[in-house]
Amino acid sequence: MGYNVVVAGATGNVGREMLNILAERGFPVDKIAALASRKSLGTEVSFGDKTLTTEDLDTFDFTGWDIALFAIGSDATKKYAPKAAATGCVVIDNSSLYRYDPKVPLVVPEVNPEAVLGYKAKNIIANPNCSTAQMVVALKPLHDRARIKRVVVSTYQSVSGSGKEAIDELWDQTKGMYVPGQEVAPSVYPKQIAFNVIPHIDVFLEDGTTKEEWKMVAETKKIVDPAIKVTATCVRVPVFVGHSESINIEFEDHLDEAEARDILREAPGIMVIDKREAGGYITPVECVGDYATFISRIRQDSTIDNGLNLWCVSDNLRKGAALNAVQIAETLGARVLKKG
Ligand code: 11C
Repeated sequence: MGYNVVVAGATGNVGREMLNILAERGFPVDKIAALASRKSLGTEVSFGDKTLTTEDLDTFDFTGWDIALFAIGSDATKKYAPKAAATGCVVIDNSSLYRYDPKVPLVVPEVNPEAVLGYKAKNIIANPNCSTAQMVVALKPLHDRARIKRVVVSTYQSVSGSGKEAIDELWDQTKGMYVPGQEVAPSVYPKQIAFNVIPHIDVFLEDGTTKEEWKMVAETKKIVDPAIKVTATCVRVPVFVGHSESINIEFEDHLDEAEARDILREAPGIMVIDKREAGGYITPVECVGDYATFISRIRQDSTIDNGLNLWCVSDNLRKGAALNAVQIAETLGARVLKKG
């Protein structure tokens, strides 16, 4: 006996990946429903070797469904998540709406799997922001060994984090650069993204940081340890899929780079690719479609007492979103619902 599973937002980048990953990992499914907003209604989506026709999120009755994976953005989540949760269906939400709610667990299964048990308060579990998810997978095993005091992170985030229109904008703008008269003006982004980088993701906050940067701070504290200080600079780069991060970590205790490499090699969800030679490191194009968070360029930071630098790359649509949501469903299934 398996689960009755709903994917809401099934025609978006993340929703499609949720369906792919449920099928790839053989998640025990009895019934599956792919939901979409009215404008995408009737669109067909793949689930393994099956084709599903999307149903209307607005009129869908969640009664009798066990788990709903939501990838519909905060506004729609606000409307539909409480409705689904009230029927007893557990919502695993990819939006930022519930992440900072103390009654909603924020879960990365490699880091804080036990937190899923907190789902009962609202029948909702939150999935973190993509740039946080991959970073905390790397931080947690190092924190367990040497206690992290402070993290300085700079991100290099792909356009798929902003949705399908952003992918089109990068593609069209890049092509348009070569054809006089067919230049494409910025629309999704405030500046040209083709052949450029933009130090701005999500809205600006009063202190001059952006919401994306704030999310990395708040979510790391909630998932790993409130004592960890994080300062972030989040940057959009002309890459289609795969977020990269340069992470500088200051520890309480000394941690040798060789030991850090060994710890990361053994850690769940991590693949270390770290040869000190040309090409001996990971780049985002190589991580696409993979489940792992890849770590390269592990090295001591000799400007502080207990410091390390590393390079961290992951598929933002997978570990950063859909994969993590499915892993939460697996954890919930194994620890609580126990079907399948
Ligand atoms: C980006 N990290 O790359 C964002 C996308 O809070 O779930 C995901 C935003 C979020 O633009």
